[in-house]
Amino acid sequence: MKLDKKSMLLYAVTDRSWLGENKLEDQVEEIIKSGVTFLQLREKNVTDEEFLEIAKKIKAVTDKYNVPFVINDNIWVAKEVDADGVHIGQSDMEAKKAREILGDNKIIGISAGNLEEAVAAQKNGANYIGIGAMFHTDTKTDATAITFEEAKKITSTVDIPVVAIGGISKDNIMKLKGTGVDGIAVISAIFAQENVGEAAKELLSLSKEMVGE
Ligand code: TZP
Ligand code: MG
Repeated sequence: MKLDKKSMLLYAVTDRSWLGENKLEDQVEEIIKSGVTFLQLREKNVTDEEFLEIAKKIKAVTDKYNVPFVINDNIWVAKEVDADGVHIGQSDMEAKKAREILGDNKIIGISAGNLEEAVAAQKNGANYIGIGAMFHTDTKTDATAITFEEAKKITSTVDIPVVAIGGISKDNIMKLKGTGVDGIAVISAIFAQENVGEAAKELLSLSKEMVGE
């Protein structure tokens, strides 16, 4: 399946750390209404069954608004919930397994930290690549940094959409101008904010400006 680059403009990756009294599915609905173009459900420290239950609730929302929905790392959950796809790390085996299990019509996103990994990801059948970390991030403590120069090499080499991730906020997003990325993937710039809808709205507008739309 071919993915529209425009769906990378504002890619939200979920995190329940800052939810408080709110429900994740409500926040997801609010940010989609405010312009989120792609949604990844990312869960750490839950059982597969819990992950699946959360995924069902989120999919009801993404289906309603027709926003692509992928599951972080868990191919089984992606298959069970009939998500649009899965986002995985660097592993030839995982990419192969994901394609085998999910089929040709599903989205496989792969993370890459350098040009070599990006080329491998495309070769392994990725529909898009996530590159980072572009900036310092406290959200994923083991994330390694990538230079803007390397990002540029990647976007000028691969044909599939490329989304930038890692420490991106409204204050630094414009620094990505010229890297050739198709959009931004964020966690804390949306989910750690007081008003997630307002945050998404502002980020979408900035992302359009950054990619030169
Ligand atoms: N992968 C690379 S950096 C990162 C992930 C999941 C964390 C992104 O979170 P934030 O809050 O947008 O920096
Ligand atoms: Mg992963």
